[in-house]
Amino acid sequence: MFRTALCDLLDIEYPILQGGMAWVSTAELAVAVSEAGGLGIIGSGTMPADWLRKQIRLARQLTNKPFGVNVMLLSPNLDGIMNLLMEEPVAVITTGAGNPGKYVPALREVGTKVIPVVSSVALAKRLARTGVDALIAEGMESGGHIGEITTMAMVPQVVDVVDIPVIAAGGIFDGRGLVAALALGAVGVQMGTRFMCASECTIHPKVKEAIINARDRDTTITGASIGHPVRSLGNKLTRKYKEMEKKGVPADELEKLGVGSLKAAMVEGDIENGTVMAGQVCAMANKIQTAREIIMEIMEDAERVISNISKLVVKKP
Ligand code: TUI
Repeated sequence: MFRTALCDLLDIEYPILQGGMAWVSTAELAVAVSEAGGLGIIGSGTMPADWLRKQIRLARQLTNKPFGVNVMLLSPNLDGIMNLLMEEPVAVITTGAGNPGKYVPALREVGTKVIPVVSSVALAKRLARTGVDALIAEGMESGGHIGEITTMAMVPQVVDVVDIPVIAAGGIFDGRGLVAALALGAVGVQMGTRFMCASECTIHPKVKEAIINARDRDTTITGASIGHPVRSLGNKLTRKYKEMEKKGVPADELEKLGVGSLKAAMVEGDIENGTVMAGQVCAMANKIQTAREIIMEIMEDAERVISNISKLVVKKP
């Protein structure tokens, strides 16, 4: 099986990261992905530092392989989370929903690799100068909090302006997606939605079922009017949200509608009144597999795609 520079950077076997998803990627999923040779990432979301401490300790008990933690920079518990990650360093930290620049030196000081998620070329450029180890360029095909540029358009643009490794995210589901990302200049991929359907993923089974049943146009974007666009499966809640957005309801009232809705979906299985964050590739999900099966299938598929690609190119006589 092939390797890339990302495998050496992170000491993993396959160039595949599992997105750090709030209320979704707990230690169980992260450990399964890391044990399978990818990089598993615990999503800390808005959780308190004590929750994360327990998750990190659980993951350490269950695997000797490297794993990561995703820090959501809009978290009300950000200070506590950052302090914990200084006390109890992990191999890799990814960040989302903001600019982690001011935390970079301290995190690297404790030996943690820092890999921010960016959704624009401007932030990629700025962060590359702070000494981060790599960047994840995430397109708007992704689930959850998103930017405005697609993966196809953004990855080569980011690759062109930074001299650190770039990982592609958003719209990637299989070996074709991995090879496409490599073709754009990325050294690997991050996938979230596909790992939501892993058997080790602890989310409510109704959410997995909803993702498996989803078709190409079943995700929708809410919150763009208040500067926090979020992609999720269209349902009763997104319809209500859009109606209120259209009426010009103030931002704080719209925000209230979202409070607790991610947990309601992911933990309680309320797929109509909760927020089922998922990327556009949900349409490709059709079964539950172990993290190992997912990773091996993608790698085998990618090798096949690479060896078939030259046959697609018809040379002139
Ligand atoms: O962070 C994500 N995905 C997320 S976070 C999340 S929790 C949440 N829920 C509701 C509202 C807000 C957050 C659910 N899904 N992906 C990584 C990502 N980061 N996508 C886009 C960004 C991003 C956006 C703006 C990164 C940096 C940024 O910078 C703004 C600045 O300060 O320049």
